[in-house]
Amino acid sequence: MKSPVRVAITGAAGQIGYQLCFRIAAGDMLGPDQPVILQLLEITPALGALEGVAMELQDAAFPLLAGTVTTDDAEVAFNEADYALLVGAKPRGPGMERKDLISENGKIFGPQGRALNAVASRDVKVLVVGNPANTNALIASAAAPDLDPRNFTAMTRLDHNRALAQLAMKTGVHHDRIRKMVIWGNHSSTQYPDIRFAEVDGKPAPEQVDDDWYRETFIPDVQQRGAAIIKARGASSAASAASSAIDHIRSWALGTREGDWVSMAVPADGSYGIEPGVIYSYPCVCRDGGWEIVQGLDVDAFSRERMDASDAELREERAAVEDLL
Ligand code: NAX
Repeated sequence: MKSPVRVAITGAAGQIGYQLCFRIAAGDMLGPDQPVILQLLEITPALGALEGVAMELQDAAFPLLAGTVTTDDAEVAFNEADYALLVGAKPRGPGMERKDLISENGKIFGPQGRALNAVASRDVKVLVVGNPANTNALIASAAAPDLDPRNFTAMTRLDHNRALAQLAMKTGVHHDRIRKMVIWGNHSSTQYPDIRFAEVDGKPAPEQVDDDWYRETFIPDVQQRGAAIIKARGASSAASAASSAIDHIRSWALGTREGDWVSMAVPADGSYGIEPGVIYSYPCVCRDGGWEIVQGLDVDAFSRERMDASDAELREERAAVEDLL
């Protein structure tokens, strides 16, 4: 058995956190031979609920769970953390503009970035789930100058998985037989789900669906799936979000499969004309605990327009928090 790794989860008593704790302790994220110590962060009023989560973790008697820490102090939660899943965020309140939401969350992700900088492992892998995820990741990274910016990522894996599911339903082929989906840009309604390189059972996806379905149904359905879940369930996506967060870290830590890639929001480096300064979702291949942006994909006029629109939205979000960067 390997020695335990430390996994910090913020907002651990929330809907997504409640799912994450149990799936990670069961070994779904890092494998059946990797013990974990869960370091759970909540705001002070939620510490009672968090204690309940810790009690249930004890009661589940997971063989891989080597310890649980509960705290409202970010420096305790991130102490020597190997992985940090930043889920806790301020929800949008009534009458709140997107801009206000961004600056309110800046007040959470700046201090959390500083705490990571002070106490986390130098190789910590950070995944931001709390919205607006891309810009929150940018804020946390800017507050952690001693950590490599490549350690900070945001989640578009749920969008990626949603796109796989929609294409699978349309073609009647199981989603596990689909490769090379791409989500470009922001985790928001400007994201661009792109099937141009996807392979369904080894054959090009664009040959198996008509262009009208792709443009008029698939793209908006993937973009709006979060709203459709809220309408149906009366609550936002939680189990699927946690599952996708686990997928994101598992791919990053253990590698992507041969002949496939995943979507991850990572620091833009000029690839595909997206200049540095934002956290942008790209197709990525992971190996040896690192990620690389897939290069050399063709960008047609339709795609350029969508990729640039999402970039423009991210730069607007960035401008709203410029004082924190
Ligand atoms: P919940 O409101 O159920 O849980 C959030 C938890 O975070 C609460 O328990 C709250 O007390 C805690 N929290 C708030 N501020 C905190 C802080 N400063 N430090 C530590 N904990 C703090 O929300 P949930 O449904 O779990 O969603 C969490 C976040 O994920 C939201 O921002 C949501 O918008 C975002 N999502 C992101 C997705 C993505 O694909 N990137 C998809 C799912 C989800 O909507």
